[in-house]
Amino acid sequence: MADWTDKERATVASVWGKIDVNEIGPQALARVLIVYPWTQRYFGTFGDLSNAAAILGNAKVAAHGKVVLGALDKGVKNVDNVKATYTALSQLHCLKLNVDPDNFKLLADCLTIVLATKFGSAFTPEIQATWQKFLSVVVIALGSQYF
Ligand code: HEG
Repeated sequence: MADWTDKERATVASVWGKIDVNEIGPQALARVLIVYPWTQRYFGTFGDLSNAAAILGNAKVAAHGKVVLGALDKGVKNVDNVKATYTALSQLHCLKLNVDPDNFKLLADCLTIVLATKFGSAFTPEIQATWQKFLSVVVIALGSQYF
């Protein structure tokens, strides 16, 4: 699906190694729900999402953010086989959750912005490029079972 240089592999692993899923996951999902409010439609059971403060303080959003980001671990560890890694998850989002696959890109972009905010100048353009290449592959994989 994508070719990776040794440097890119090292960069993806290094960025992932610096991510605290319990901190970044909630922030990334909350950002999606705040910046793209139509995405709230999938989380009708999550309670109060009526404003940014409510979303940032919502325990269900935080918990789900951890689940979503935690699922990237498998992709990081299988960069040469990302599509197969996410086949079942793609089917689940398509067939059961009915999540529009455009939303995967929104989440990937919010995650990148959260990382840029967190890491500052250490998140160089070169590191960003490699990280976004990785997320693009994940986004394609999560969309791969839609029909
Ligand atoms: Mg999804 C469930 C991963 C984007 C909406 N998501 C899940 C689960 C995982 C996951 C691991 C739990 C699956 C299970 O119960 O077996 N999600 C995941 C990833 C990404 C993603 C890796 C993107 C990188 N999800 C995503 C987006 C939306 C969404 C963008 C909607 C805007 N996911 C969604 C919903 C559920 C999951 C509604 C079920 C939540 C629940 O009811 O607990």
